[in-house]
Amino acid sequence: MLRLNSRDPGFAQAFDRLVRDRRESDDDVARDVQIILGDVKNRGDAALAELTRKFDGHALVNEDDWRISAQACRDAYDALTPELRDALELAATRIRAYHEAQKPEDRDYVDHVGMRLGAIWRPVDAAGLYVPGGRAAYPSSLLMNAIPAKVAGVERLVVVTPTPKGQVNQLVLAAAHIAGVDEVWRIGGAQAIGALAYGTDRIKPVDVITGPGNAWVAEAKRQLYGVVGIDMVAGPSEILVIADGKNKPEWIAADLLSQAEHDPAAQSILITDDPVFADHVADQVGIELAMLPTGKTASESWNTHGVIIEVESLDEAPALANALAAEHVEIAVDEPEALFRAIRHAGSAFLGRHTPEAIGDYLAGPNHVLPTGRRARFASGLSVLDFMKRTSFLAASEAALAAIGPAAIALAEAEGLPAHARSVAVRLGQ
Ligand code: HSO
Ligand code: ZN
Repeated sequence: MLRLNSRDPGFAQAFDRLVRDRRESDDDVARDVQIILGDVKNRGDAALAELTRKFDGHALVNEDDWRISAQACRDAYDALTPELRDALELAATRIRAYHEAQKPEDRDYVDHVGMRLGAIWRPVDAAGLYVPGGRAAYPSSLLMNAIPAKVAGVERLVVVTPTPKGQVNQLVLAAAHIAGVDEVWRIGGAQAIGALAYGTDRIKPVDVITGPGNAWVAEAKRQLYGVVGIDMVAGPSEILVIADGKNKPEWIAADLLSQAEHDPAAQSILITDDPVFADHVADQVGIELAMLPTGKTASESWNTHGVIIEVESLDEAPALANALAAEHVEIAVDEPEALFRAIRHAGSAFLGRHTPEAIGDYLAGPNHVLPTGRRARFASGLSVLDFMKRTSFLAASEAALAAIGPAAIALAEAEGLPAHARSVAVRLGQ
């Protein structure tokens, strides 16, 4: 863990280094991915079967090998304990309600020259959702990706998920049932992204692909952007906690570790104006790390990427937070509003002492797919809009065309495009 103090002479330099370290693998996977995508594009299902046998040890032969049926998802749902079923349903209900409120409004108005103008929003026809296999297959992530798509009105929602050695994650299937997923295919990696983008004989192509994945999946999404829409390229989780000395160290330590346990490359940062509190949090993190079943991952994250920054006053925090542009920012003070308003770059903000980031990960309502790696400077969390697009429209009356047409003619002539000029001019009787 790195300990910094904003009063130290070397602080600016050390903080700058922190801001620049994005903790993202620069594995050179681009070439491998390009080859895989080309193979899926050219050979379709045959390439999928070969790559799935090679990477997942899973043979795609019969229909059941390829696909998980709606009935299997329903069975997984029926097999849930009542407690888990209720928890998933509560999460789905709250996530749905939040995203319903996100639906954009169409615009339709007549301007001062009599021109009717506006835009209408429409969902994409089909969306694909990548769900990682194994340990990182979170039912919460399935809900967070699938529900906004369904709220947007997407007709066909397709999940792809690797099933290494045939293993299927029942909780993910139960979540797919709740979210109303239409198809589940047992493929993963770059090849699954290729199948979704290009389509194969069995799998029809989709228009937008979302969902987290490993370096190959992320690279495949990046390469196919333009063939399809994508959500974003996600990096390891981050949490920035801004806390005064009145917090319980146990609470803040737990918050820092809640993201550290995701990934050895995850980053947890505490900014506080109380050095004694900072010591207590550091001690408490040590104690909890020794007890956590996920301690190995969390220790690696905390030891290599954890940071505690002491400041003289929490008024310094917004400038630091803006530079970090963290995925999650907790503001654990009595009156968080002023600090919150001063923070311009954050994926999601958690206000007050009783709003742990983890409540947002599961079921508060807002999406947990958020920009990482300083991308909150220019990007936002996943939303209904990621599954929609806008068609603008215009309708000129004769009078409106007469009012603004001559300027269009002038511009067309200046651009050396006489047919453009003429298509306006003929309507003006010129
Ligand atoms: N905190 C993660 C999402 C997640 N947490 C899923 C628990 N399950 C995104 O950074
Ligand atoms: Zn989390």
